[in-house]
Amino acid sequence: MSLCRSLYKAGSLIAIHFHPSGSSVPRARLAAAINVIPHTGFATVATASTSKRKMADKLTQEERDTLLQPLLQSGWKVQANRDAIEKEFKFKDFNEAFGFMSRVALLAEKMDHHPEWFNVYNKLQVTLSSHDVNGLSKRDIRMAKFMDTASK
Ligand code: HBI
Repeated sequence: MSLCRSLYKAGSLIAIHFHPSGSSVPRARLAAAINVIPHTGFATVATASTSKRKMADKLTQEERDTLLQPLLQSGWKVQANRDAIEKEFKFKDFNEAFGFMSRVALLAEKMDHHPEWFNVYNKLQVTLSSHDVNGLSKRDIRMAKFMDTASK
């Protein structure tokens, strides 16, 4: 039974990315390239070439020490049990909150990188992490900076 069929049988939904070049990935590498998205039951599979590309933007330790600092000072926090950052935004009312979400949504579509967020009236809780690298990437830094600017 193929790896994917066995995963499907196991009840895991798999979103599979196949690189346009059709690069094949040995079974062991395929298993290694499967990233489970926490708390969703979903996972994404990237071929070797896409993994290299995406892995290139996963934050290095040096980048964490530098790029994360300004965000931590503006209220972002690194989650204790997941390689992700979170922040709660508070707006005047729902209209302002949703307007902010709309602006972020346009960037998310342009970047193909989407926040995890929960909105109640004028409050918005945001979590940023990069599912395909199972942790923080430069895409999260860029989106967090945009959110801080757009919420002012
Ligand atoms: N958003 N946060 C986040 N992380 C991802 O890996 C991601 C995403 N949005 C879309 C996306 N990846 C695309 O690759 C889709 O094909 C899944």
